[in-house]
Amino acid sequence: MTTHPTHESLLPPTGVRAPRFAAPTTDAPHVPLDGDWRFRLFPTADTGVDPGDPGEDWGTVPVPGHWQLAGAPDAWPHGRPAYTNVLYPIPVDPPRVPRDNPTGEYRRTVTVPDAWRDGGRVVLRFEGVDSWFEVAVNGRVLAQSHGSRLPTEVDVTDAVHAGENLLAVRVTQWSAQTYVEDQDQWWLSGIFRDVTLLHRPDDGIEHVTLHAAYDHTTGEGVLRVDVEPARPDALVEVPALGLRARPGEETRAPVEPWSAESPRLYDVVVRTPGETVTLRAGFRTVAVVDGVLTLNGAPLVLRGVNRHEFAPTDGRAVTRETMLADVLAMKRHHVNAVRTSHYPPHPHFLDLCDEHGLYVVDENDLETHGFELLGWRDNPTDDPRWEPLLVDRVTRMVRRDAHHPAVVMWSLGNEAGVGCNVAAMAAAVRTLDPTRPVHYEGDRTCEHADVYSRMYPTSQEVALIARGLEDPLPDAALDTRRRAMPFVLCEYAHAMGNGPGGLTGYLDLVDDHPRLAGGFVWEWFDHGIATRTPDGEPYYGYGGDFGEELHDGTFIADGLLLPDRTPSPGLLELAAAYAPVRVRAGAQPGTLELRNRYAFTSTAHARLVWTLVADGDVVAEGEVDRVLAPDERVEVRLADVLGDRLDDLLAATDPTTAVWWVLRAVPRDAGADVPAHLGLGAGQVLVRPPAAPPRATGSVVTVGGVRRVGPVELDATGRPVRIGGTAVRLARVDAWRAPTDNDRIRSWYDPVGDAEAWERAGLSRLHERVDDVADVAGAVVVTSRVAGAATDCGLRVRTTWRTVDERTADLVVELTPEGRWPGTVARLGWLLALEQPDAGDVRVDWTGLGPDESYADSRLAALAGRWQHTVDALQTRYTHPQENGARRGVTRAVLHLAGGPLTLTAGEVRVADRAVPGLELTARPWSDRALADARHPHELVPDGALWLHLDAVQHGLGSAACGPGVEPDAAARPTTATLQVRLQV
Ligand code: IPT
Repeated sequence: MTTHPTHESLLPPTGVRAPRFAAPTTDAPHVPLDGDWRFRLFPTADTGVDPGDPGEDWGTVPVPGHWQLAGAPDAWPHGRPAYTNVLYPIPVDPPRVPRDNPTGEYRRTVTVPDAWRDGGRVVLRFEGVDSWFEVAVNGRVLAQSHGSRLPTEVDVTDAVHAGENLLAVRVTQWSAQTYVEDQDQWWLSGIFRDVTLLHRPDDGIEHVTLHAAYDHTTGEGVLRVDVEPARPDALVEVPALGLRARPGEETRAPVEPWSAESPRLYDVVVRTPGETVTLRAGFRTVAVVDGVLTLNGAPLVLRGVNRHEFAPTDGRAVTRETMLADVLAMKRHHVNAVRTSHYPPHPHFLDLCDEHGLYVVDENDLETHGFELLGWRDNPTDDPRWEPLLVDRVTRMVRRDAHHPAVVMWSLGNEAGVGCNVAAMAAAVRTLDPTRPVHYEGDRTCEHADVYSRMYPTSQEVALIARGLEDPLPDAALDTRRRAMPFVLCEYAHAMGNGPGGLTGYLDLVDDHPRLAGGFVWEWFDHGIATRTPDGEPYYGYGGDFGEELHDGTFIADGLLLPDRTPSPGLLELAAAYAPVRVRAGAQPGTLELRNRYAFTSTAHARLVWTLVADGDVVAEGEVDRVLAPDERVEVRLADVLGDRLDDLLAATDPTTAVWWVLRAVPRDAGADVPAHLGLGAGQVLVRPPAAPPRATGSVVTVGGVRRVGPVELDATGRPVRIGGTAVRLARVDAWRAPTDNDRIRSWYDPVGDAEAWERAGLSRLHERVDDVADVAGAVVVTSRVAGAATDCGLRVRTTWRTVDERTADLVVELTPEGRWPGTVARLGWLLALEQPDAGDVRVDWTGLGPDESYADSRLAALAGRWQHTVDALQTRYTHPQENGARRGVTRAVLHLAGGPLTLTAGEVRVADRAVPGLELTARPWSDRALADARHPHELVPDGALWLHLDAVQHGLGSAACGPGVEPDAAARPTTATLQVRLQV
């Protein structure tokens, strides 16, 4: 008995053609079917609509597109997006799904040209439909398919006639396939990738298998092309190489190899009597040699990101422009690799990776993460009934994408547990393509994988793995095998909100240990969905914003690009961390170490320009005349480039200012003003830290209970109430910040999360007790204690005010923690809120690191200099508001207030027994409390004050939301701290 396959069937696609390659350039005709299709949404899979019903009076939706996102973003007529990360949004009852199952009926007419009826086949190709669909033509049901991010071809020849035909597609939101498509993304349905009507000529080319290897020992390309169906009369040509061959024949010729550094492609033309197809071959060989992942004989280091397909208005229906924008932005920010988390991308994306040069880990459309919460009971990965379906998925991926030089590894899926089907998938992949390593992070013993892959380990653990010192596996044979494998971080450094911090901890290891083949930051894009409030205010929604009954909140907003495609500070930091020319302070004072991270390219295309920056001004500059060979390292000494000028130059600068030596690798074809993170690499070393200014000696004037210290007025309790022409709203010591997403979530490796420790220490609700206000030798000394309600830990504070002159006051804040603290502190510093009606417009000029923000463990992108921004421009508008915008190493800042400029000059800054060069400055038009309470950026409203933080130290960022928290060297702890600031009006 044959039963009609339904959306709950455990059957591979039925009525479909054999899987074949994607997007070749062919002379066979085809008709794109993109555009508005007639559409109607039904509440259940059994819509009761006849496939022959043309749906004349239905509405329309765009194809490609998701029906939930069709229409205006504040009034979607066909349901709403929903976000869960791990949780299934339906009962876990495989392969059954609930009766309530939004189902779209799509209709359109398709015109088959007369000429197509003279021979050949007529084929419908779908690049992606989420999640299960049935295809009918002229009322005849022909096929059922699934595999949301995989292609389906249906031969419709016998059902069509020349002229207009009715195409009907029924798509269910939920199906058996939902259980294997539990990726961390929005649940969005429909025909979301292109649909094309193809003419497949008689004697045509169904499939091409392209082997384009590179023999680095001879410099030759090795080409073999197999054609399906096999034909002796097929001809293969590579015009640029003058190569001609028959299918199956191996030919060799000297070539320029393909790499991400220099993505040389050659047209390969394949001809049969019925069809000519052109592919773009890149000659390269991926191999594991002595435990090292290599490309063309050199170690292959993946400086990668995980990329989901996403656009805020269109979900996963990404346009070619978006794909190109992604690729170009990755290249610009020194990303050289993409893991297509967690499914094969739109095929055009891979064309772009071939062309522009990005290494790709192409991942199967498979995730069953929600079973983990159930102890992996009934996991499809370990259920033999699912084997044909999962093998079909990898088969379609490899058949679709194997001709791309960019693809350097196949991944069997993500977070799908272990089980019998892993072996079956791995075997299927190896049979189809033995030339690329197989990746699957879920296979911890690497029984079926060729590389050892992990997500979010600590850098300490990676350091052990780098040396082959990981904990042994119980099975000795597997252990030996795994120990000889290269190591990949398929996910690390969670870019959720403000972060990630701590990249260098991993990248330094990657630079130094050949076993480490690099990794992929999680993740490229914040998937904020463009929507509006009831009053029409636009914002980007995350989980919970659309009335979902279960959701994972802000975990969907964890990208390096903000939803409007603004690079987040995390992306600028990543660009600096991945830069091909690594520049950093050398082992000896006054030295910089340069390293060429290219595998195949010298630095001949880069100028190595340096500047000596004193008090933010360039006092000397020059160029290091060196070309570094691939992988070469050199140390350059300031004394060598400056000779005996150095002492004179230093002597001519103000000793209370910092002197930095900054070196940038700038592309020869770019101007020297290219932003640091877009150059080829930059770094700096502090040549001379700022000395504290001499103590002020002026005295305090007291009139009617008000003490005047230069321009500062203190009330009887020692509280500053005015600075020059500006009223003070609040001034006190502070130790809190609006938690970042990483602060809010306890890391897997820590007993307590940072935000929780701060709450327990009362830091979000600090009160000040004043013990004494005394005039001591011309100074005002205020002793106080700042502590949070309900706790007994706190900070003893001694604040000393001294007059420098009428316009200048000197402030020294000394902090000593007391009591038992539950963990870190967010910051140690002074909070000053100044009444300022248009605080966002206030211009801030500062000398220090910039121009963009930096934190203790995210500071490669910020260089010494003199910078300016308005307060508004200092803010980063994260999809979920949180701490942002700190500038470090600030020795001077001028605030252009309505009542006149206020200059803040850092003096002695000390944390525990460590002197710090400059303070950390943050300026906002709203309070930290408002920032912490806002769910979306539009909820933040300037409150009439300029909120300034002048910090001796601020806690780093870490990656606690997934991965380790802030490393000890970047953590702020309850320690003593001293902050000296000069205020001048
Ligand atoms: C990891 C997932 O693989 C990825 O898809 C994403 O969900 C990420 O987490 C969090 O943003 S899995 C997790 C258990 C580390």
